[in-house]
Amino acid sequence: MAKKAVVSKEPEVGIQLHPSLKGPLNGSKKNNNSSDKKEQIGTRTFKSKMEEFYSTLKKAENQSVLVVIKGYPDPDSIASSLAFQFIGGFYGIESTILHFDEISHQENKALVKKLGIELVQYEDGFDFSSYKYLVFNDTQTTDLPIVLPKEMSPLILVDHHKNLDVKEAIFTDIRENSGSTCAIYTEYLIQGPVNLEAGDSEAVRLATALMHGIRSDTDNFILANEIDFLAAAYLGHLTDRDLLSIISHQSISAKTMDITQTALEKKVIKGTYLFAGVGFVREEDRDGIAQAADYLLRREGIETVIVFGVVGNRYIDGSLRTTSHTLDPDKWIKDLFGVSEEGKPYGGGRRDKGGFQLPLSVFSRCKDKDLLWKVAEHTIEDIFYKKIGINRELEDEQET
Ligand SMILES: [Mn+2]
Repeated sequence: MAKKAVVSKEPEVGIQLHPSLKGPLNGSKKNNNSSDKKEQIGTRTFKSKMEEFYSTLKKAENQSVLVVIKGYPDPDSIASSLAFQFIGGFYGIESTILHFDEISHQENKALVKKLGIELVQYEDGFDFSSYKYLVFNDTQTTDLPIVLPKEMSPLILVDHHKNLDVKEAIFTDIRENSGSTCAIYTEYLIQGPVNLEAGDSEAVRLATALMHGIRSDTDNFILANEIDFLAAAYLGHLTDRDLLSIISHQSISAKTMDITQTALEKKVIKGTYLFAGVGFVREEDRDGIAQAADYLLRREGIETVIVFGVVGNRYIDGSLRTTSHTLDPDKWIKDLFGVSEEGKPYGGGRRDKGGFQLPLSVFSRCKDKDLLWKVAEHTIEDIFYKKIGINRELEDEQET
C-alpha cells in the first residue's frame, strides 16, 4: 500500500524513527506542533497521548491489525477506523476494518460507497490467523459477538464516551471532553509526525470522512468542544466539500419514514417526556429508531424522547434523545435497566443521547408476536413511568 501523504518534512523517517525521539517535525504549517509537549503533573512528566499513540504503533510495526467496529457502524466509528488504517500504513501496519452489524443508515451507506471505504462484514469462517492485534474505536469494551483467537490482543482503544475505567488495550485514550472519536484521531494527525497533504487523494478521502464523523457526532457542531473545532479547522482545507454535502444530505429511507410515522401514531406524552414503542423492526432498519427519536425531539415542549422497538426479533432496542439540562442519559439508562448477569450495563449514553438493548432471550421464541409486543411495550413503559414518577416530573396530559 503506497502512502503518498507525507510524514512531515522527513518523508523517509516516519517509519524508522520513534516519534517521541524526534523533535518537532513540522515547520511553517503547524505552530502548535507539540510532539515535544508534555503533560506536567506534579514533578513528573508524562508523555502526551499523541506520543504514546505513535510509540504504540511503533510496537506493532509491520504487523496485521484488525480494526473492529462494535455495534452499528456510524460515521464516527467508520472514519476513525479509516484514520487508524491510514496512520498505521506509515508504520507498515496492514489493517482490515471489520464490522458485525449491518450498515443500516442511508448516510453511512453513502459514506462508505462514495469514499470507497473498504469495510468487511464478519461472516462465519473469517480467517483471523494473520492478525496479531485489535483496535477499537468509539467504544470502551472489547467483548464481541464471537470468540476471537487468544493470540490476538487489543492494541489501541480510542473513545469519547463516559469513561468506564476499563483499560483493555495497550494504549487507551478516552476523552469525555471530545465530541467525537474522529477529533481525537485528527489531533494525532495535527500533533504527530503523520500529516495530511492537500491534493493527495487518500488524505482528502480521510479528511472528508473525519469531518463527516465530527459533524455527525456533534449534531453539526452544536455539541462540539474545543478539540472538535480544532480538528475541523485542520481538516477544513483538505475536505472535499461537494462530497461531504452529498454524504450528509442523503434521503431518509422509506423504512425510517415508516418507523417515524409509527412513532408519531403511538407516541405517549408525559410532561416533557415523549415515549413511543414502534413494534417489530428489522435488524437492518434499526437506525430508523434513532432517527425517529431525533425527529420527535423537535416537537415543541418535549425535552426527552425515547423510541423503542423489538429489533431482529432478538432485542428490545431503544434510543433516547434529550435537550434537558438535568437529565444525564448515561446515568438515566443505567439506573433504569441495571446490569446483566455478566455485570455489563444494558445501555448507556453521553450528553444528549443514549441507547439500550435488552435481550429477549427465550421470549423471542414466542409465536404470538402481538402478545410478545404487548408484554415488551407494557414492561418498558412501566419502567419509564416509574422512573419519571419518582422524579415527580410527571404531569399527565396524555395525547390522543
Ligand atoms: Mn462517537
